[in-house]
Amino acid sequence: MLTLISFSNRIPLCKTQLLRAVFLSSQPEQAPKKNLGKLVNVAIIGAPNSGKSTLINKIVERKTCAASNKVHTTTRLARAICYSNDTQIVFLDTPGVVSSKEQKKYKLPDSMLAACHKSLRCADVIGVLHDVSNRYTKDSLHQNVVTMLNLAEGIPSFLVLNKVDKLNSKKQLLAIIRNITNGFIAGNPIPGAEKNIKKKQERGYSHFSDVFIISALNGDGVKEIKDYLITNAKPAALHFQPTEFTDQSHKTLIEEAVRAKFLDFLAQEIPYNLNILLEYYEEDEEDKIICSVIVECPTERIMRLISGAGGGRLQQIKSSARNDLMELFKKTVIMDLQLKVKSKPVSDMI
Ligand SMILES: Nc1nc2c(ncn2[C@@H]2O[C@H](COP(=O)(O)OP(=O)(O)OP(=O)(O)O)[C@@H](O)[C@H]2O)c(=O)[nH]1
Ligand SMILES: [Mg+2]
Repeated sequence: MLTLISFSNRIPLCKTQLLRAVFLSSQPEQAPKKNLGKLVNVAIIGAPNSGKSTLINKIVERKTCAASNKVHTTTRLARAICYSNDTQIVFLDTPGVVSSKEQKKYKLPDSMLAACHKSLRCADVIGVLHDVSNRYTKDSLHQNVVTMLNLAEGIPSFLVLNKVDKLNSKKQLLAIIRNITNGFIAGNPIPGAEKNIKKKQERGYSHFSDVFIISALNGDGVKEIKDYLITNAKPAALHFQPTEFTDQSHKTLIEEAVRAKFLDFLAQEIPYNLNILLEYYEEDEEDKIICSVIVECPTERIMRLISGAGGGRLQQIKSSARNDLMELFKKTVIMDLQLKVKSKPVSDMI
């Protein structure tokens, strides 16, 4: 049962106190002591919207990585960590790779592609997510993914064909695998692919060690990937403590989770033009998270549009974001979400 709190009834904190509350909550309490165990760092790369963050969340069993139905939900490198006995799996979630043409069109920062390259430098294994339900791109790997894999050729990589739940027939999967792997898996030609290879231009990467066919959304085939990663883990000093599930601050986690909901609920480019800021964060004595998020809208008209009739849409966004945050932190979350244009707030409380 949630306790209802009106932020407007609370004594406002000055800016320094607000920042301190957020800052303190994101600091480790002591210098971390490194444990010994098995470790595998896994970079997950792929085209935008292929399901990278969804897959990671499914494996770590937490909504650590923000995911939405729109492209460019992930904009920076983020780690999500899970444990299986003495084995630590550290996922590196990355922004979707884009061509320089797409980068210009969507005004995306260079840091997004840089984050993908950085993830490869930290990786022991690379997982490539590929959306088999996208009829325009299903038969070839994104050129930038191929380039990145060629640059990281010494690092083992596996291919993940995702969103199979959306296919009416699974018959096409073999042809997709042949195309995406150039007819080779683990150095061996796929039977029957030889003629294909000679006729067609290379559309993929020839050095994947393994191929998985999954639905990250409903979890089909996901356990096999986790087991595969555990068998690839090597003895090492573990960087993260058993209680840590990400390297992201609470501020970033909350802002990204809220942003993902705006991407889910709003059409076209509107959600990309919002500025989302955590204004207040506190964990109370009952271990509940209390936070307040401000969403700056570019114009009054957009603010009204987002709010929806009677503030209904904003309520939906807030309730959905709060559910995700509760799944992320595994704690009760009480959230205030306000829209504002410049200095005009429209409060909407749960
Ligand atoms: N039907 C179906 N949808 C999926 C599956 N995996 C992911 N999705 C959906 O695909 C959309 C994109 O998922 P994300 O996990 O955000 O994809 P991403 O690759 O991280 O996207 P970016 O961060 O924007 O590059 C979401 O709406 C997911 O629910 C799947 O296996 N089946
Ligand atoms: Mg993502």
